[in-house]
Amino acid sequence: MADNMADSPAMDSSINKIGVLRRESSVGGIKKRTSLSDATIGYEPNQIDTNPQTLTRWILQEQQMYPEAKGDLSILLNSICTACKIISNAASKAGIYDLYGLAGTGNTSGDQVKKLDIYGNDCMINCLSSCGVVSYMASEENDVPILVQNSNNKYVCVFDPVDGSSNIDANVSTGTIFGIYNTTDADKPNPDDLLQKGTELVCSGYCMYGGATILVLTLGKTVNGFTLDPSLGEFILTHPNIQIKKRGKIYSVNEGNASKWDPCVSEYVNKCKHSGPPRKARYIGSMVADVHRTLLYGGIFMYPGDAKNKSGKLRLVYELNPMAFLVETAGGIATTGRERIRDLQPTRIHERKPVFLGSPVDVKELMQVYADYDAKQADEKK
Ligand code: AHM
Ligand code: MG
Repeated sequence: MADNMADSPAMDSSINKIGVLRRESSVGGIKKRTSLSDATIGYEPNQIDTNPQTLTRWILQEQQMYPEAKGDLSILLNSICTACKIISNAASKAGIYDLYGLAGTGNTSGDQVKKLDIYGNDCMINCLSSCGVVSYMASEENDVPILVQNSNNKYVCVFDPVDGSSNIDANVSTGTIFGIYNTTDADKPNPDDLLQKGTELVCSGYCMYGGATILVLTLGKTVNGFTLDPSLGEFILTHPNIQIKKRGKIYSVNEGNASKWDPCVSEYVNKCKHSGPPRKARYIGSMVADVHRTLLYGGIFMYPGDAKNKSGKLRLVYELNPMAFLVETAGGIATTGRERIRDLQPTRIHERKPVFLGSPVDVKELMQVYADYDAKQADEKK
């Protein structure tokens, strides 16, 4: 048997070739990666950046553009960064530290709570409550607003500490979503400040725990993405000025709910499949990852209402508004199909709304389907 293998021309030549390549490269050195096999023999690495644009540096630069700023928002963002780094570290070691699986409780929205949900929630609450500038917080994991005593009443913060947590056990991407509002009365902390419209957001963002950890945020002018360099423990600017494509080639929706969709969603998804430019279906089931892909590749992400859940699944205050702020700042649209997400007046922290967001041409097509449907209904009523 061994003799047969050695005699085989394929085995013989490939082994020798790789062997020769390896030896040559280690002697002569290969400057650039030219083929797959070079990966095993080494190639010139990226230069070490001696002038990295870190997130901290970027935040301080932004702050300097407002001479009256006292640095409170920078302190707040810094504390969110710290929480995200801790959660990222935990997510990457969840299997080792027994953070997979259920915590054994349900949250106020009726979702099963995972251990990492609780860990992430604790991190966010601890980091935000110690930064000294947040008076109230609202979290997906807490029924009621959280008051931070002895803190300056400058900002309120809404967040979903670990979104997409049903995916954790399969090592699929999850993420933290956050939004920051100014308070309306600096002298009087008021939990209703958490229920401001999305148009009032000062800053929003998400941190995605995927193959890499990436934090994407906006202060309303641009959208920027920072990748965590684990060896430095710093977020480095890798995706400056993200702008969404005018039209994408991807539609993203949980088609398992198709039998319960309203006629407009069915019609639009049918169009995606059978008319217009060819499109791909992609659905991760983690909003952070689905929105991240939509920002980078374009297309439309949908979580519509349906016959069973009229308002869909996703939460307006700490999921949809922060994402809508990012998507709009990147040039996209976020709507319920009939109304702009950021124009909605929240009435409860945990309320849900349908959402369609992404490339403007794609989302406008969907909105047109709703407009035509509504016009037809109105005509029939006459
Ligand atoms: P969660 O906040 O409990 O994790 O739920 C929100 C998640 C989103 O990340 C994702 O878009 C959606 O639920 C997926 O829901 P479904 O499994 O119904 O498609
Ligand atoms: Mg969530």
